[in-house]
Amino acid sequence: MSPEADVSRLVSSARQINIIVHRNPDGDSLGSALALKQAFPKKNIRLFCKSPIPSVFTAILGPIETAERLENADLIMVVDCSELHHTGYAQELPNATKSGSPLVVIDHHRQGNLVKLAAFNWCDSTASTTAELVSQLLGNMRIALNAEIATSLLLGLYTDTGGFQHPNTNSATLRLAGHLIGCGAKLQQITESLAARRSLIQTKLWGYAMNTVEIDKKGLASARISRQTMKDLGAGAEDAAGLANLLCLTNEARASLVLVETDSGWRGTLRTRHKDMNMHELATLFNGKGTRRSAGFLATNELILGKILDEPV
Ligand SMILES: [Mn+2]
Repeated sequence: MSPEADVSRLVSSARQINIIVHRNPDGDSLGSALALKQAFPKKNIRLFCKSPIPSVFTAILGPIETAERLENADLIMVVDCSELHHTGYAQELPNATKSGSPLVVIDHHRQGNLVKLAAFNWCDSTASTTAELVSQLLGNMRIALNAEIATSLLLGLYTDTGGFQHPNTNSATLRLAGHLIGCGAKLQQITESLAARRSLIQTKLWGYAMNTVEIDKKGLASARISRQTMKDLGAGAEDAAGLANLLCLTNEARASLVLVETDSGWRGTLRTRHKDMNMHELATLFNGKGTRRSAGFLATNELILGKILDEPV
């Protein structure tokens, strides 16, 4: 039996479903979870998340009701996440499954430790996004996609493919996007809301950071922002998000590093577009992690950091 048929069976027989959206939710996790809720209006489906929902997503999807405290249900679903700690429910989930709520995981990342808890683990890393897998599930369950559901799914597809620019974009992704738009998905609303908009604080912060850029012999373009600058500008950590991606577009750069000083050390964000660079490897020097293209760390040892940058930080 196909995984979507197995999951269909579990979803069909459940009346009350709790869907866990991972910490620091992104468009794919939220879009996938919300699409599932919207697809089954007669079921009692609730969304759970330990982080606040970013307003950029509610601007597209409308208000999204989530609860923090996990409650009993016939079925628990985790979407777009395969690692227990990343769910935000590392304490509660094992207890919930022990007390009889089966867990279904739907994810497009590599299989993680949730497989040990899951009654059914549908991890398909060949899928572009979790939204793609949820679309397959809804197709299997013969759910007609209205504009609302289609918009939720398209948001997942759009954000997790970087606006159809990342290598996980293929003909199936674009065919699905076309289908969703045909069902009424509001592409314009998504692109408009997610366009590289920034607040005045961000604009100033980015301008400041851009002025600090240096490229070393290895082609690592780095920008750094001190705690004092963050304070002076009234900026928060989230205001620096996206900066490493932008820096990475510098012709002379082979990779980018954005360092933001926090109370606990320098938070580093690494990005590359070069196949022969490995950001994960670099991040592990500071107990960080990520993928070849994108990684992060918290450097508490300024000496090592200085060595990498060939100068003190
Ligand atoms: Mn995803």
